[in-house]
Parts: sequence; C-alpha cells; structure tokens
Amino acid sequence: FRRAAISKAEEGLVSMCEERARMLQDQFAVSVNHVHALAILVATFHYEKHPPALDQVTFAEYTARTSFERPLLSGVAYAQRVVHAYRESFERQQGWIIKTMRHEPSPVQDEYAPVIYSQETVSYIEGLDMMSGEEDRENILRSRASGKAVLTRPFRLMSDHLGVVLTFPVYLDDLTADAKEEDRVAATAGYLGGAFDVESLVENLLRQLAGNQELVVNVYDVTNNSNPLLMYGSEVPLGNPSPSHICMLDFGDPFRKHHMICRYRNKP
Ligand code: WA2
Repeated sequence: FRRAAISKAEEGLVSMCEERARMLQDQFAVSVNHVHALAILVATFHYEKHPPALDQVTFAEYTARTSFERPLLSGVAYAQRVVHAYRESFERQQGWIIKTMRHEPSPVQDEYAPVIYSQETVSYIEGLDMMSGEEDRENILRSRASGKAVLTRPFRLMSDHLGVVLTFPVYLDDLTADAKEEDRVAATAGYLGGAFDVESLVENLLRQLAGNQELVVNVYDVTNNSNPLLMYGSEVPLGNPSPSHICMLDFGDPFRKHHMICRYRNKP
C-alpha cells in the first residue's frame, strides 16, 4: 500500500510538472513569434518606406494594443545600430545624447545601440545604449551574426526582476538564409527585443493552475551543465531529499538549454 501511495504521488508530480513545462514553453513560443513579427514591422515601415512610416507614438500604440500576444514579455523595444562616425548626426537629429544603461552620457565606442522606439511599459530604456550592458551586448552580437532569435542567460533586468532578454536582428537588405556572418553584420540596421519578466509573469501563469499550493517549481538555464543558473523560483537547499521531476524546456535558442524541476512542498 505504501509503495502504491508513493507511485501515485509521483505520477501526480510528473503530470503536474509536464503541464507546467508545456504551458511555459508554449507561452514563450507565442511571445517569441510575435516579437519576430515586430522585427518585420520595423523593417517594413521604418526602413522600406522613405521617409519612415513609423515613429515612437505609433510604435507605442501598436505594441500596447498587441501586448496580449506576448504574455511573458514585460515590454518590447527597438534599438538602432549607430556606428561612431554617425553618432553626432544621430544625436543632433534625435535631439538627445546616447546614454549608458547607468544613465551616464555614453563614452566613445565603435558603435552603439540606442533605443529609439519602446513600449510604454519599458519607456525607461528609451535613449539608452543597449550595448552598454554585458548580457544585452552579447545578445545583440550573437543575434546579428546568426540572423536568429537569441536569449540571454537569466539576470536582474532593469526592472530589478529576474528574467531574460530576447533579441531579433533587423537588416537593411534582404539576406539569404545562407548569408555569411560578415554580410549579416554589415547589413545590420538594429535590434528588436524584449524582456521576459520571468519572476513576475511566470508566477502569474503558475498561480492559475490547480495544485499550485503543493508544488515547488524551479526553472534553470543549464547551458553549462556544471553551473545551473536559476531562472525562476527560489533556490532549493542542497541535499533536499524529497522526490523531484525534471522536464526539458525548449525556448527556441539552440545555444541555450533549460529545464524545469518540480517537487512537492511537503513530502507526500
Ligand atoms: N529591455 C528591458 N529591460 C531590460 C533590458 C531590455 N533589453 N535589459 C535589461 N533590462 C531592445 O536587444 C534589443 C531590450 C533589448 C532590445
């Protein structure tokens, strides 16, 4: 009887964990797809129309009205690529100077990625050089070299919540799928991205599910298997003996690996 009771509990753990992993992965995927569409919107209306048929007011309104399509993102923005030789004319044209993510005037760099369009929920990144943050910078470089959506490792976002940043490159010319890295870099116009506020938005998602009270859920970035990085939940003390179940997660960036670990709060 004891054995049967344990396996019944473990069965419940497996199915509840799989349900949560599937939901999280699906909501992640729809959010990424919609950011992809926003990158195409910027290419179409900012770069393929002369003069551009997009401005901050239009971008803010469109992204606010479509935010339901991106349930796990706290906000999206577009950062334009500015090489140093064009910095002065860019700043004169915009009427403001490029600042770092620490809100200081940007020192001289080879190039910058100042935010020119933002959803109102992340308006605090307007005018900031996203290459001035280590995680954001790595994402920008990796996305434009590959032409694909990329994710940062989990880190404290400017909102002070734990999360990850998603970045899509925007190119000036149409590139073929097999375009070389140097051609991609040369054709880069900017970066469309957003912040997955994992800490608060995944909490909301899980709260709605039956069994939430009895389950402890953690998500880790396990890209480096010997150094798992906490992405959601609180760190479980080492040597916790209660049974756990692990579900693999696919967030669409083949460079990163993630998984979900579920446990019962009180041993069954
Ligand atoms: N967006 C919102 N909060 C953040 C953040 C970010 N990056 N980085 C740290 N906190 C415009 O990749 C381009 C958004 C970066 C995109």
